[in-house]
Amino acid sequence: MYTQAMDTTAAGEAPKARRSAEEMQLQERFDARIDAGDFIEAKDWMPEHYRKTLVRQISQHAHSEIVGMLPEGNWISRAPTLKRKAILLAKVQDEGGHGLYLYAAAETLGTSRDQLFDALHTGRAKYSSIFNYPTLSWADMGTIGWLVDGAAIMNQVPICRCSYAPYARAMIRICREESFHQRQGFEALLTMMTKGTAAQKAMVQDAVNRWWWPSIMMFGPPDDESPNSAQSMRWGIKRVSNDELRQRFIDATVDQAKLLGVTLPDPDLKWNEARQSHDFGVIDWSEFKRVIAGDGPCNRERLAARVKAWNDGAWVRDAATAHANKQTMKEAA
Ligand code: BYC
Repeated sequence: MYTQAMDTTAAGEAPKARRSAEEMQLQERFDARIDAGDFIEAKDWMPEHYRKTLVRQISQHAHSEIVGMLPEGNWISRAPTLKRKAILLAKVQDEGGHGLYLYAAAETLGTSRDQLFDALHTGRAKYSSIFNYPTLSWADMGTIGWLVDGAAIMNQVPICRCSYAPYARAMIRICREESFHQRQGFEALLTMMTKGTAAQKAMVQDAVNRWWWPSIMMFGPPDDESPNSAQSMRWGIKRVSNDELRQRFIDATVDQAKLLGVTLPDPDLKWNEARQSHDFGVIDWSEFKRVIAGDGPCNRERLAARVKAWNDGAWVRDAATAHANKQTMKEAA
C-alpha cells in the first residue's frame, strides 16, 4: 500500500547507481529527521530495516494483547462478585481493542493482518513471555493487574514518544486504559489484604510469589544481551533501555508491596543508598529463554486457543466477504 518503489530512471541512465544515490539522500534526510526528534508517518520514506523492526515489535505487541486476553478470560465466569466480573470483562475487552489498534498500526507499514496472524498461528511470531504462565486463583487476576499491567505501563509510556507516529498515537490511548487496569488490580488485592480472611491473604501472597519473577522478565534480556536495543534506541523506537525500565519498575513496586502488606519473593531485594535504587537478586534467564522458545508452562495451550478461535471464526469471515462482494456487485450493476 505504501510503496517505496522509485522507478524514475530516465532512458540511458545507469539505474542501480542512480537509485543508490537517491536512496542515500533519502537515508540522510531520514537520519536527520530522527536526530531532530521528528515523527515518521506511514507515507514517509523509511529504511527497510526500520520498517521491519517496527513490524516485528508492533505485531509482537498486538499478539501479546490478544494472547493476554486468555489467562484472564479464564476467570470471567468465576469472578467473586458482579462488580469484579464487570471490571474484568471491561479489562479483557480493552485488551482486544489494544490488539486492534496495534494490528492497524502494523498494517500501515504494508504488512497485512492475514500475514501477521499467520506468523502467530504458525509459531513464527513471538508474544510476551508473561502470558505463558497459568492463572491458578482469583488473586492472580489482581496480581496480573498490579504487576503485569504495571510492568506494561512502565514499558509502554516511553513508546508514546516512539519515532513512528501511528504506533505512538495508538500507545497514548492504550496507556490511559492500562492505567485503569493497574489500579483495579491493586485495589482488588488491597481489598483482599485488608478485609479478607487469612486464606485470602495467603492466596494473594502465593500469587505474588508466582508472578514477581516473570513480571520483571517482561522487560526483555539485559541490555548487553539485547540484540535489537542499540539500533532501536538509535531510531527512537525504544526510548529507555530494558534494564533501566526494569529498575524503575522494581523501585516503584517495592513501596506498593509494603502498602499491600505482601513480601516480594527476593531475599536480595534491598535499598542501595549509593545508587538511590534497589538491588535485586539474579534473574533466571534460562527460564526466560525456555519460555520465549515455546517451552513455557502454557505456550502450547495459548497457541492452540488462538488457532481454534481463528478456525472457529472462519464462517464469519467468509460471510462478511460474501456480503461485501454482493454489495460491490450491486453497486456496479
Ligand atoms: N517476551 O533485543 P530485545 C501487554 C524477545 S504487555 C517475549 O531486547 P526488543 C499486556 C524480543 O522480541 C506485553 N519475547 O528485543 C499486559 C527479541 O526477539 P526477536 C507486550 C521477548 O524488541 C496486560 C529477543 O527477545 N508489550 O501487552 O528490542 C494485559 C531479544 O530482545 C520478551 C510489548 O510488546 C518478552 N518479555 O525489546 C494484556 C511492548 N522480551 O523479535 C496485555 C513493546 C524480549 O528478535 N515491545 N523478547 O525474535 C517492546 O518494548 C520491546 O519489543 C521489548 C523487547 C522490550 C519487549
